[in-house]
Amino acid sequence: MVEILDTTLREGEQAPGVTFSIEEKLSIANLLDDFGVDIIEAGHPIVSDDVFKSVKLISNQGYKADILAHCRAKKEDIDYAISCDVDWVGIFFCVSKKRLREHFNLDFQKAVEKITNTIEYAKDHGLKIRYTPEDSTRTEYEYLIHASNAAIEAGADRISIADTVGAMTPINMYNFVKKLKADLNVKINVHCHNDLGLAAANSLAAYEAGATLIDVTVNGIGERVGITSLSEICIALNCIYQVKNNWKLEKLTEISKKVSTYSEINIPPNMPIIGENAFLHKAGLHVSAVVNDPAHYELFPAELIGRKRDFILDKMSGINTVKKKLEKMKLDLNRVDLEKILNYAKQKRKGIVTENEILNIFTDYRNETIMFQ
Ligand code: HCA
Ligand code: CU
Repeated sequence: MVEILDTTLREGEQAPGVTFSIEEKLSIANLLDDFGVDIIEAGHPIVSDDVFKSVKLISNQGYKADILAHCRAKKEDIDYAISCDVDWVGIFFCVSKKRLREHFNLDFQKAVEKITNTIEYAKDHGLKIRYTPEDSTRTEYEYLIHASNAAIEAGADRISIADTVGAMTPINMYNFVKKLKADLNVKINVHCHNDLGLAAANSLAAYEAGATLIDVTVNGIGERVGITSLSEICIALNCIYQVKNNWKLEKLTEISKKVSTYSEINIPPNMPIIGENAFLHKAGLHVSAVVNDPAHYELFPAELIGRKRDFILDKMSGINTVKKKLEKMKLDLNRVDLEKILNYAKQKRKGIVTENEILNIFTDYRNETIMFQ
């Protein structure tokens, strides 16, 4: 069993240039709930009036998913969360020596008191609590364990391990979570930043070591270059780990496109799973194999996530690709026509042969043939 927490509406909105309207947030939350995520991290209510409104609105939709509000270790943050009717608060407070000294100017004992007082206050108000020792993976281990145990004793239901600057590797994450599991009697969540492109790998390593919830955002958007992406994690868990789930994977394409539109962050063509190129086959050998059985060159079928496969026609193509392309365009051609188009593709210096070009070659060729008859 593994749970998914989507934080597109909180972490995702921290991506440079991203601001979602309340209506856009509601539409994303509707899609996420329908898709089947377990928790929606809806925002940090004290940040602004519109964040407050959107968290409250989302909390009152009667979703299957639980709603979580992000909070600092401050009572006023918890009060705002309570007014939004959320199920969970996610309280974060970094306890690394460096941060305590250089940023908070607070000694460790005082920091722990602040954390536990806030947790007790939230618990008294019937909230479920996640405590995140922010920058967990660079925090001195004794501090991390001490603060987390104090948090658990004060009532925290989960400890979330945040790899806040993406400093981990999969093997380090695996060993780290194994050790935490032995030292903490609580469910472990994991939140991995993607500064080195390792977020999905690190999240899966944490899962293998016993973490039971993974934080994600749609398209991986978030502070700086973002965090683990929803589609990468769900597809990996589904296809590689065969995790039992009720996710509507066929909705992933729609969710991704919507968030790309609202966030105004384009999906790069080579983005795993969601990118334009994910099911475009090019080399002649690949196409002839895929025509027989897509599994030869697709880890999972395009249809699983609501996509269609297609074939690229260029100098690397073989006759099979031309045939497929023309079938798709409903053009009735003979072998000579196919060769003609393939030759054109072989000679083209740059780029793919578009459907328009195919039509032109076809028409020119037919005209020539008629003229010389
Ligand atoms: C932040 C940092 C955070 C917090 C994660 C959490 C991180 O933007 O406040 O509260 O669980 O990566 O450490 O996103
Ligand atoms: Cu983060």
